[in-house]
Order: sequence, then C-alpha cells, then structure tokens
Amino acid sequence: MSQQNLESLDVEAIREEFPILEREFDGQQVVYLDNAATTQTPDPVVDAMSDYYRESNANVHRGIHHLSQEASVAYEEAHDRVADFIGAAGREEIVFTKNTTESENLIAYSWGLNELGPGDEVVLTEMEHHASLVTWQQIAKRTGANVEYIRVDETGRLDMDHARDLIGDDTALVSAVHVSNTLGTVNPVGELTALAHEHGALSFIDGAQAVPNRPVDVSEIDADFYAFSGHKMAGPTGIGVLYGKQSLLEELEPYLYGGGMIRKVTFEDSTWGELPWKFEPGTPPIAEAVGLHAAIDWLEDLGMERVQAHEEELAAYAYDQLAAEGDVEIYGPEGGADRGGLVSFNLEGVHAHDLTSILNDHTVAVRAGDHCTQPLHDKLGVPASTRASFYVYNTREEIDKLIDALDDARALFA
Ligand code: 7TS
Repeated sequence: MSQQNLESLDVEAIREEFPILEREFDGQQVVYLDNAATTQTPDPVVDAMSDYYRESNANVHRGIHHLSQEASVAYEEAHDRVADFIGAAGREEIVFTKNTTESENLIAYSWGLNELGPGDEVVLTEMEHHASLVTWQQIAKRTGANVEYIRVDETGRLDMDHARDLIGDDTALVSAVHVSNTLGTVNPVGELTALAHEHGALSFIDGAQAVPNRPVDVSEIDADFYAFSGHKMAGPTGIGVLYGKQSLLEELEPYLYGGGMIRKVTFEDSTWGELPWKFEPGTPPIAEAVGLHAAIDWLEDLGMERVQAHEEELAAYAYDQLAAEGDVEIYGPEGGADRGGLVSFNLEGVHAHDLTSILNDHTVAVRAGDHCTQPLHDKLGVPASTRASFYVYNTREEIDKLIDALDDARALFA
C-alpha cells in the first residue's frame, strides 16, 4: 500500500458515524481518549445489532423455525468472519467468550488446571495485564507450577536475552501481551512463540490491544491461543474471542458445562459436541456476535494498515508533544513501529488522578490508575499513571487540547 493510501483515513467522515463524539459537557465537546479501555461504536454496528433484534431475534443452536435458523446462521457466520479476519483456519478455531479475561480463564481452567504440575513453568512478561497475570498466578498456586516473568528493560521493551534464559525445557506455557495497555510496547510475539515451541511449550497471546489497531494473523505468529475483546475494536461489550489451534482445542476439556455444548447425555455421563460449540454452553452473545461481525466489516472497509498508520501517527505526535513539556515522564518506547496507539505518563508533582480530573474539567476523557498492571507500576516506581489512548476518530487537535489543559493542573497542584 502506498504512503498516500496509508494516510488517507477520512477522520471527518468517520466521526459522523459516532454521534457520541458530539456530546457536550458544560458546553465543551467531549474529547474521547480512553480507547484502550473501550472504543466507541459506529452507527453501522449499532444498526446491525438493532436490526438483529428487530428482525431476526431467536435462540440459536439451529431450532426448526425460521427465526432460529436465521439467528443461528448469523451467529455461525460471525465465527467465520472472525476466523477470516485473524487468519484462523475456520470457525472451529474461534470460541466466543465474554471478553479477553474469560478467554484467558478458559485456557487456564481447561488446560492449566489439568496439565500443569509441580516443576512446570509458566512464563509471563512483567507487562502482563491482570487478566493474564492474576489468572496464571492463581492457577500456578493450585497446581504447584512456577510463574516467571520476562523483564521489561528501561526503554519499556522486553529483554529478549532474559526471555531466552527463562524459556527452557520446564516451560509449559509462554503467555505474553501483544501490545501493552500501559507502555504501548508492541512485543515480538512471533519470536516468543517460536521460543516456546523450541522447548515444547505452548504460547498464549493476549491481543486485546493489538487486534483493534493493526493487522493480526494468528497463523503467521503461530500462536497456539490468542485472545481479544469486541468492545475495544468498535464492537459491542459482552463478546470476546478465544482463538485456539483446532488440534489443541479438540483435546481440551470444556471449562463450562451445560446445554448446547453436548453430543450425548445420559444420567451417568456426557460427551461433547463439535468445535467451537463445545466451549460455548448456554445461550451465547448472539446480538453481540452480529455486532462484532459488523465491526470487522467496518474496520476492514477502513483498512487495518490505515488504522495502524493513523494510530502510530497520533501516538508519535502525543509522545513528542508531551516530551516537549519538560516536566512530563512518559513510559514505554518512543514511538514508531513498536508502539501502539497509546501514551501513559505522569506530570511532575501532580497525582495521575488529579491530572485526570483536571482533564475531565476540559472534557478530555483519559484514564488514571494502574491500568490493571500493578506490578509493572511498582517496577516503574509510581502508583499510577495517566493514559491517553487513540482510535480511528481521534485527531491531533484533540491531543493539543490535552496538552493545553496541563497548564491548569500545574497551576493548581504543582
Ligand atoms: N488484556 C489487555 C492487554 C487489556 O488491555 C485488557 C483490558 C484486557 C486484557 C482485559 O480485557 P477485557 O475485555 O476482558 O476487560 N484493558 C483495559 C484497560 O487498559 N483499561 O480498561 C480495560
């Protein structure tokens, strides 16, 4: 794709599909820079879900009547669409969950509890989200396995020498975040997966901050498992994805039991249905699957390369503007190809929560806290940071508003 094409996201036209961006508080239009927490939902996605409820709503699992048939087809096709979007082989490899957190827990319970034991190692990174860190920590406690962490260096990148030292024959799983939700670092997840495989270990990649923002091909990464959430990619809340290699998913015990996932049930025992239904018991998120399908169509119309280029451009701009302030500490790589579309920082002498509250007075929506990476913040030596995170509808002018508001925070607190 040419550079010109890469730069051609029509942000003005995109913004028209998000009425929420017109909202005003105290006469000021909202500047929404909290996209790493959740993105806004464009009209075509809202319409797809609304149409589903108005015209096709029924339970799935192939009921005999027309509406159930229609709902089932829509639900199944959503799996196909996701598979195609991330380079999976087919719907058998796509399990719908509630969110990334549930996808992590599914593998932790289905595989971890059954397969891990004393002496086994689970290798994480110091920049894991609690969704993975807390989960594997607790599974390790229950199984006697050890958790090790690949170090984050002073530039906010993974120390790959340390990764090579840590990943060895005792390693059963390497679980790494693709793009850090705090540092913005884009990790070499293909290399980490290759290291895991060299030692007979599996790899789980947390793609919650990657799939929304860049082209992702799970077969190229060769990840065994890969997880992400609908609500961070212009889709609805209530739906997440677990990708798993079919051969592995076939061997795994289900994590939740119930209706819709069985083949044969007697009073004595039960057998499991086909993939992916084996892992989707009960009434699934049907309208949300329709919404996720629409969100993927919408994103692919924009072009994921363009989405990535737009975010990298905004992140580099924000980084430079913040760095030029002189009293701002920024975490993570400087920008460019190994930073995703977010910047976490602290203003000298001002607590992140106070700064975020001042920014809110200017209707600039950012997030303060540890962003579910407490151990990483401990390592950075700060209790919290302020994070601005970008999506396809954000502009440089919105970042300028954030920068302008810093003066108020200095005047009040510094
Ligand atoms: N992994 C990463 C890297 C994340 O950023 C998040 C959510 C999750 C997992 C969990 O996703 P969920 O959909 O199950 O909640 N991150 C954030 C955040 O940074 N602020 O709010 C949610």
